[in-house]
Amino acid sequence: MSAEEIKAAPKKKKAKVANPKEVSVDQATIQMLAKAQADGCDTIFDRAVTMKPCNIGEQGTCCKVCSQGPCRLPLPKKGIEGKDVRKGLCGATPETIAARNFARMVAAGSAAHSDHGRGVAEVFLAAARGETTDFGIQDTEKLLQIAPDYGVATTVMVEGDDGEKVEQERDLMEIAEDVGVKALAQWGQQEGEIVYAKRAPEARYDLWKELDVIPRGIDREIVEIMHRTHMGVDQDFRNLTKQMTRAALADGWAGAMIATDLQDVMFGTPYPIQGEINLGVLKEENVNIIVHGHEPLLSEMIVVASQDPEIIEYAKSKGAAGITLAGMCCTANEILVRHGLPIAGNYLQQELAVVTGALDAMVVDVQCVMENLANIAECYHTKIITTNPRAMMESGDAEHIEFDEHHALEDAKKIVRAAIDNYTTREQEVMIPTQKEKMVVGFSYEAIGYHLGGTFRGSYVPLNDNIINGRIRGIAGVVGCNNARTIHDAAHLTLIKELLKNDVIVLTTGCTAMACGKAGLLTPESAGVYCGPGLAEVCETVGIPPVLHMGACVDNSRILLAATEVVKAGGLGKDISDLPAAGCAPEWMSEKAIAIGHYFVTSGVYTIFGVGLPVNGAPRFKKHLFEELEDIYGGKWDMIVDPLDQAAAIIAHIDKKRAALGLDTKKERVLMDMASRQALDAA
Ligand code: MSK
Repeated sequence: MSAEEIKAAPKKKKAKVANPKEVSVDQATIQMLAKAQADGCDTIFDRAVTMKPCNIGEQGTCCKVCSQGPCRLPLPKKGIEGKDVRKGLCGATPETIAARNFARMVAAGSAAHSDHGRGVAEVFLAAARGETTDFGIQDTEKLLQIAPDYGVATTVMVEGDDGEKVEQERDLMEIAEDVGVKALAQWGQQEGEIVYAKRAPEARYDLWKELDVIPRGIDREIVEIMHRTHMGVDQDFRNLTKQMTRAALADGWAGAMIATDLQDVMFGTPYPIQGEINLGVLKEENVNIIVHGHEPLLSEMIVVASQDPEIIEYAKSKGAAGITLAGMCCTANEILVRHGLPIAGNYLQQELAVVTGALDAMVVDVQCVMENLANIAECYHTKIITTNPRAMMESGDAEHIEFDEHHALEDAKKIVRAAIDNYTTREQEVMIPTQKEKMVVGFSYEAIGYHLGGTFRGSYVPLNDNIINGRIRGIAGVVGCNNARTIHDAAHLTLIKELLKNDVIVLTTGCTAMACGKAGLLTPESAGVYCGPGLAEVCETVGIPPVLHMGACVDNSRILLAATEVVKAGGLGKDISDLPAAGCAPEWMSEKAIAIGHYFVTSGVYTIFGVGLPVNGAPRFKKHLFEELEDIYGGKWDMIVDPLDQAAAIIAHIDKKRAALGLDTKKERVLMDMASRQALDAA
């Protein structure tokens, strides 16, 4: 084409792309996003620039539960003057529509965690019955600890030599089988109560009982939401919220909690361990494999397979120096807290791991796996391997190697071999960011007790003492996802640093935990840098980071149990709602987050969500969630976008609770004995 022709040719509109420096605070992400753009591959960051969210969906008032719609009921520009006359074709009010949409999010989120839990329970049972030899029991102590919750005896009376009855320990695999059968029955149970409801503080259990919200069975509560939100069924947003509560509690106090417990029994309860995080954990000279998603069943086997000498030899035979196995999203958290294996990044970094050009296989299971992975893998050499029959990809380039617990290790080896074979097809330039941070992770609620109370006397009493004497102002659970509508990791870090400065200790899971790891907040040394003097003193004395990494999304159940232990240790009230504690998901995006938020609220926690909640178009439903629930459950929803405002609201709430406990006046720092704690409780 001549210079004239080029000039005369119609100009192609340059695709709008994200400015890497404006969409993340993580340097590795910024570097890889720029590389993706230079390579001509679009990522979620770019799509967030070109596609705006729907204004009506954002308000929660778009109804598509029948084919007469969608009926769209946005708030009038001028606001509502007088009576709100908005209604859908059937007459559904904005409140009914928003409550139905919200309830369906709770149902989907609870279903996701709980179906994960069901899968774990099935494998657990198969292992107990000897139907698979690849899985076994690692933590027998935890098995014996949870068995009584299910009414499973751990001992049996047998006749001794002298004819007298003597108590004898039962065979562990028999106990495991009984626990597995009873745990699995929690999904299909139709009547009664989920067994773990009784783990909550007594006052909380009694309140749930009085309100008639204790879940009967996991599946039942989720199905009932789907029925009630069908066209023409439940038309009372308060009644819908009540069913949301049952389903959310069935998630937090059953589906997710069972998943956590049985995973701990099978793979080991996490205790503090060192790990590394960020894209810099990949190694150019190695075969790089990332396991991504949520379930640890397959990834546990991939850990074993990738360490098999024969498999390592196979990698070497193809010219690689070795194998790097890393994680992404919550599968990463699972293998990190139990094995110290590295994490390549959190949710928004999944496409960028492929962009390094060094990733030979991305092995995915369920949840938070972006469909665009298959597209971006086409630009590079990465093989996407789906492994779960519930989560396949249409793209012909993704390979499906199904995981079956009956030959788990064999499947895992097949997957690792496929990754090794793909190593030889690397053609493009490899660019691995240098960023990686060290971190200490694995604070299960048991580990927190041991760390603070001593190995011989695991206890939350020292934590309570430090809250009572004011060194620690309160506790915040900061959890959740990344969201492409916000600056990657920024809100997590701003909020958490502000809390630490104000002596609030932070418990974290999921992608928030990874943001903290990348920013160096998960090391004991960070206490001296970021914390107020009281919290720094406690962390430095005990040797813990001020932000405690408690695991994956399902492990938010560990936060519920930690809060329960704090109540039980005394001096801070009788219920979770009495504690100087709050929760926040600053960058949430998934339906699971809504389910988690609602089980925290109805367990008594003031819970703030960032980004936005789809309730603004329904003022009365919003008031119910944001105000009325506090009178019912002692916890409530809130929505605050700015992380410093979130911190201010959390601190104000903590101070309100401290005042209610009589802890607002400056006191001499005294070591509380049980009598003084009981006196505080009685006050
Ligand atoms: S992975 S649910 S983006 S935390 Fe659990 Fe992260 Fe949220 Fe997925």
